[in-house]
Amino acid sequence: MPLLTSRPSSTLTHISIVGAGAIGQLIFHQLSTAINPLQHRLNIITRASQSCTQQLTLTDLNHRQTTKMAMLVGKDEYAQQLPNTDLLIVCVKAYQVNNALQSLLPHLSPNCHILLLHNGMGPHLTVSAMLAGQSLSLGTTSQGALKQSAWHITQTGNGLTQLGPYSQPSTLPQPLQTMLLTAIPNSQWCSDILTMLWQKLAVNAAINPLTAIEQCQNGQLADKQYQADITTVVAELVSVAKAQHIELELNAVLDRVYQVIALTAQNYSSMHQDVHHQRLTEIDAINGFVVQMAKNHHIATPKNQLFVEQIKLLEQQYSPLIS
Ligand code: KPL
Repeated sequence: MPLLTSRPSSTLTHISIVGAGAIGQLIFHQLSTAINPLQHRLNIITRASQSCTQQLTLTDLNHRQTTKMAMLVGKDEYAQQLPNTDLLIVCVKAYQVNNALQSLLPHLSPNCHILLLHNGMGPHLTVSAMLAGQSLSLGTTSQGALKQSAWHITQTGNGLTQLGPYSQPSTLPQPLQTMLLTAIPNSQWCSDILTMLWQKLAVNAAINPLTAIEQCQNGQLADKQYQADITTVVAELVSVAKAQHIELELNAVLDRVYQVIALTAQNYSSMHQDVHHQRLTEIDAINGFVVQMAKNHHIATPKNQLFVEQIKLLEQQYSPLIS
C-alpha cells in the first residue's frame, strides 16, 4: 500500500532504507520526521516475500515515544519499487552488505545514489566494483539505539554521524544531502570521508575486540594494563592507513580512542554484545580489514591479527549463523 497518493510517483523523491535493525529504524524515524511528505516517499526494504505496512515506535533520549507507519517493501515488490529509488541507505552489518546489494542492484536505476552506513570498512571496495552506474557515499554513525522488540527501538546516544562521497565527484543531489544533514542530529558532510572512516576504525579496532575478550565495559580500558595493547593496535593501523595515503597522527588518534572510552565508559561495545548474544561479530570489517590492507602493502600487523584470531576463537565456541 503506497503511503502517499497525492502526487504521481515519478515526481516524488524516493528514499529506501535497507535493514530494519536498530540503526535502520532510527534513521527511518529521523528521516520521516524531516521529509516533506508531498515531495518524498520513504520505505524500508526487507527480505520478507510480501510487502506490508508496519507501525514503528521510537523512545527518544527524552523518553518521549513516537510511532510512525512504515511501508515495508518485500521481494514481491522489488521490481516495481526499486527502479524509482533515488537514495538507497544501507544500514545492515558490514558482512551483510554484499549479499543485500546483490539482490537489490539488478532492480536499481543507474541514477540511484547508494549510501553505506555500517561499522568497520571493506564492503565499499566490493560494492563499488558491482555498481552499474550508481554512485556511492559512505558514512559512519556513533548514534546509539537498542531494540526493545522487533519494531520498537530506544535511542541510547546522540553521537556524531559523518557522511561523504566515495564516488568522485559526488552525485548525491544537494537537496538530498541537505535533507540527510537536517534529519540526522549531530551529522556532518565530509569531503574526505575515508579519513573519517579510518579514524572511527581505529576507535573500534582498539575498543571492540578488547572489551569482547575481557568481557568488560568500555570504561575498563582506561586501566593502565591495556595501554600497550591499545597503542600497538592503533600504531599498526596508522601505518597501514599511511600506506593507503590516509594521514593519521598517532597521538591524535590515541587521544580520540581514550575520549571515546571515557564518554562511553558505561557502554558495552557492539562486539562485546555480539559475543555475549552469540552473534557473528564485525571483526572482519574492523581489525580484519586492517590485516587485509596491511597484506597488500607487506606491513606486519601482529596485534590486529591476534585480535582477529582471539575473536574468531570466541565465535567458534558458539558457531554463529550469518543472518
Ligand atoms: O562504536 C562503538 C561500538 O561499540 O561499536 C563504540 C564507539 C566502541 C562504542 O561502544
